[in-house]
Amino acid sequence: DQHRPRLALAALSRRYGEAVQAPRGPLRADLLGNMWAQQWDSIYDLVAPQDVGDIGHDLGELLRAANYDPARIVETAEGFFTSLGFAPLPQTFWKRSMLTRPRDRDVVCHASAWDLDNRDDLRIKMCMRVSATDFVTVHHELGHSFYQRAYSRQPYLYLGSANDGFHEAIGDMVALSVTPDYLVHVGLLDAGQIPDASRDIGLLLRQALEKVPGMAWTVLVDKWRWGVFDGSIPPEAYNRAWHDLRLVYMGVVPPVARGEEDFDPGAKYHIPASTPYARYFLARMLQFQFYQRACEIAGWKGPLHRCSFYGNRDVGARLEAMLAMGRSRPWPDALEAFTGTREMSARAVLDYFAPL
Ligand code: X8Z
Ligand code: ZN
Repeated sequence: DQHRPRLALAALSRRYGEAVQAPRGPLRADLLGNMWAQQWDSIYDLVAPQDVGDIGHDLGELLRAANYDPARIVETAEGFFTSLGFAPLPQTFWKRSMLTRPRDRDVVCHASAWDLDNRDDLRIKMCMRVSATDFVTVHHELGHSFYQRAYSRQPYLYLGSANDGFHEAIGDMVALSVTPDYLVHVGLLDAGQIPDASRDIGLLLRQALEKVPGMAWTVLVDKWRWGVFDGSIPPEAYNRAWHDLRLVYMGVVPPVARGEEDFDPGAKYHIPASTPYARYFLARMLQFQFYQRACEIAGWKGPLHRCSFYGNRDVGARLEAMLAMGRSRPWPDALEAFTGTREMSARAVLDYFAPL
């Protein structure tokens, strides 16, 4: 559809003026509300068409209104996993994790999950704020924790996920179950506030702004890195190649001219940290594939995006069985154990967003 991409352009142009956002594009990366423009959900209010109404449920606002603090967010996410039948996190998790930025020292704030002894010393480390983004990130990190614990009895060489995309997909799959019905269940929303089906487009648009730009972004990061490694991107073109890929894959440009005296890829944690990134691309698909399967196991009949498998022990048992395999089998075996198919597919992504 020729019209759709222009919605964001037109909205940003109107908001910031044509001198800032050229109405014919490309999009200016710094207007999208995330330092790397990897998720665009914070421009939801700007781009939502009038006729979907305002779903009015920015999760961050709900959390702040209910006086959630970081520990309470982690407890809520843990509660989702325990509702599926997973054992609660160990006491040491609460003592040894770092949930907020310490005031007395410099730390790496990029969120991560650690299993220090392959027994049960599970911890997470992040600089959380009470926001919708961090609410999802906490589920993401706990997905790592429960995965680590599930395979901890495997022999040393099998301590890991089936492929690296699996590890990144579990918590996100759970976070997809954070539906209005679920928010009512945990008391963050009144039953009367549940949007009716006519508001689902708004909800899906919000999800799309969060997830879809990331599909392009998660491809280009390692495209760039592998180009550096194989020499097709020479040192004198590091920054130009980065911005070329940003434009081709994401349609975004930097706000000011950049040159080779700048090194913009270095601003993304995973580049200097040498953390592979294609895993997040795989996880974009896998999380929807797992979620769709979980909803099927739970007997869900309605539109996919309304499904929450909260509290379903059957889903939990089957999920744990896959997680417990660690990397003891080729990944298609693990995929098959939970989903019944041996192929990764983006079909579930399309099904999820079909109404949008
Ligand atoms: O790095 C992460 C996690 C830690 S494994 C917070 N993510 C990617 C990113 O932030 O760039 C999760 C989504 C993509
Ligand atoms: Zn992760």
